[in-house]
Amino acid sequence: MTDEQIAQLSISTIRTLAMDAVQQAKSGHPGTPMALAPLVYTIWNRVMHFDPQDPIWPNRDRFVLSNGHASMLLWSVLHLARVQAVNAEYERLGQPSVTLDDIRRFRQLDSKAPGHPEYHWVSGVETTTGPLGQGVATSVGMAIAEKWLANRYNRPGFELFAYRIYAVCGDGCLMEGVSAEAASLAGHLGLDNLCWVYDNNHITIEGDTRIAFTEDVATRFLGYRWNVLRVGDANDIERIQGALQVFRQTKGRPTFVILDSHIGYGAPHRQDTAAAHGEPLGEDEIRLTKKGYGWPEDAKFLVPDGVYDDFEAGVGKRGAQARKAWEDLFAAYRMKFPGLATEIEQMQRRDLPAGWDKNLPVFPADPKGLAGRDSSGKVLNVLAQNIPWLLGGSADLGPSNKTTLTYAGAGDFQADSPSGKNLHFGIREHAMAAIVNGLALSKLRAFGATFFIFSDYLRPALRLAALMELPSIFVFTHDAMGDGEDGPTHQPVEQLLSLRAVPGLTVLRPGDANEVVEAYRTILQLRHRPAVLALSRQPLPTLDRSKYADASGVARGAYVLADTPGGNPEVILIATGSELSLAVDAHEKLHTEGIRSRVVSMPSWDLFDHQPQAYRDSVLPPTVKARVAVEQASTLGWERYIGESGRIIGMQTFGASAPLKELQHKFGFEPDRVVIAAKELLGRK
Ligand SMILES: Cc1ncc(C[n+]2csc(CCOP(=O)(O)OP(=O)(O)O)c2C)c(N)n1
Ligand SMILES: [Mg+2]
Repeated sequence: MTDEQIAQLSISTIRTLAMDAVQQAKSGHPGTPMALAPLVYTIWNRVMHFDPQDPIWPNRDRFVLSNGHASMLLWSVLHLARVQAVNAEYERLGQPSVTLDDIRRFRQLDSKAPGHPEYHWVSGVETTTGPLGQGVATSVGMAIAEKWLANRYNRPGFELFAYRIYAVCGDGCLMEGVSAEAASLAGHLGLDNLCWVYDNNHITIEGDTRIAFTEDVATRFLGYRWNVLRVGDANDIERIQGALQVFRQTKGRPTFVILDSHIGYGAPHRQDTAAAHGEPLGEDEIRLTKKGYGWPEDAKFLVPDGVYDDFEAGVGKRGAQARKAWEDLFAAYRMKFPGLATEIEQMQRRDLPAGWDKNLPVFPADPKGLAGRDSSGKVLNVLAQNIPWLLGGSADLGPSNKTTLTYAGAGDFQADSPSGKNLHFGIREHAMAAIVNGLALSKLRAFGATFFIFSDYLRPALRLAALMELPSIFVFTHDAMGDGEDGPTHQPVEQLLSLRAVPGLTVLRPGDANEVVEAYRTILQLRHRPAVLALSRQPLPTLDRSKYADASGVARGAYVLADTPGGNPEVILIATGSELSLAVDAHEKLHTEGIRSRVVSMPSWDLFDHQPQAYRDSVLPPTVKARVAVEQASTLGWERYIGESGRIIGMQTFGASAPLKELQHKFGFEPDRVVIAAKELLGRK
């Protein structure tokens, strides 16, 4: 067979595996894999530097399938290239990532060929996709990471980081706003290591894109300062390869390839129809289509002789050589630059460097205190110096979030200064969070910041961080009514609760400066969980830790901050964040009135819920039923800690525009209100 013939055989294999898998599952998306098989074949087998033996080799090219519904494309190539599985400890398992049996069990429980690409479940998937737009936005973070890594670690003769990111997307990805935010930033940063291929098939679920999407996409991307190319025939692998060659030679701009394709290519009754998007073709149509491909009509899940060999000779050989050369290079690098080599290794395992928490501030007692955002800024500036690969930024609120890294040499990340550790995301919260995920997928420790209220704007990416088990860090300031006069548009109410509901997300609302330090100490050690910090805008008294318990209790989610002598309270006050000192004041008042109260600081439900029962019972003794929770947020959910007989002082409505003091009075966040609630529970006057 000629190269061309074997390529066609491999492409037909990808197409027919997709058709068969969707038919077998009785659900899924056959049309786009059928259309894009030549593209994905070309990227994988002819262009990408990716070693199937080691899918986490640091200098591999990345492939992102942003139109995640076309997942069968990925399962096919991961299988045909015999990509090997790795586990969460980055160990190679000596077994294939995706077997033919997994493909036969497409979309079934425990199959390594689930409905959409899932990072952390299937090795070789670079990021979880499915919510349209996320993949391409995340790819911008990967491209930023490559630039940053190359700048920090490459040395003359040692080009350790020189990889490219290929992302495939469809109409849906480009309609979603997040891709526009991300593309705009990618163009600004001139990320020439990034290529998006747009599947221009004029079809979405409701039909022809004429009904809702008639913009000039090419002009839009030219406006973003991308290099825009067009390939008029998705079956022309020579021209696809040519376009990718142009991408590799283009400097100073990302590349956008518009690829004209036919969804459901080759299906006589389904090609170019919306039905090809998300319905099985049906047995008859499959037979007719296979016939058209010159395929045995009744064969199912067929991988003809020569196809595995084709991938072995293509991506397999090229990737193995590239990885081997890289490993030799890295061995020599390690001799010359042992410190830098160690950094790279630690980073790859998500370990922290020695001394990562040195010089963290200890804040002395201070009734005036410090805003959560201010103590956070101090801590971040120390951590970013201790951890070379910790970087991040804000969605234009750096001066307000206090997340700007101000120490000498921190620098701004720009096209001409890729060493910078301050990222300027612009007012693009959603892309920011996706980019933070892309950085985390590239093994950097990254944070993104905005006002807590605008966490709503980035929530889909934050959710994916949790689903992917990425240690992304989200710093949200102005966490309650602290920005008083800005009013209810800026005052979060339901955000805390709603983020606490995200599985696998650690949410922390620290109550004073030393709790902020401990919160960072805790989340930096999370290797496979994202974290949210909800921080105050206004100063919070720094509690006297010689009088009250040490802030290290933060790591356990909740701890006894102040107690009654003898430790047998009759009432427990539970508080978080800015309400903590208020609870302490109430506690002191109760004490003078002879009421035995305890203050529990509970910065994180999630961390507390993971503690052993004995610890939880020691903090919240089941016998003490009189409990008052105070938190400037939606009250929903607090019942689980205060029980049926407890009281919650929280928010039942939106806030209002007024000075903070007046809001605290109006909504009941005053020590006396806590005292009254406690006494009522105890039946005391
Ligand atoms: C954020 C988001 N909204 C909606 C969907 C549901 N959805 C899945 S695919 C799709 C149509 C996508 O059209 P296009 O990207 O052109 O893909 P094609 O059918 O051409 O492969 C929609 C609306 C989704 N997955 N994500
Ligand atoms: Mg489409």
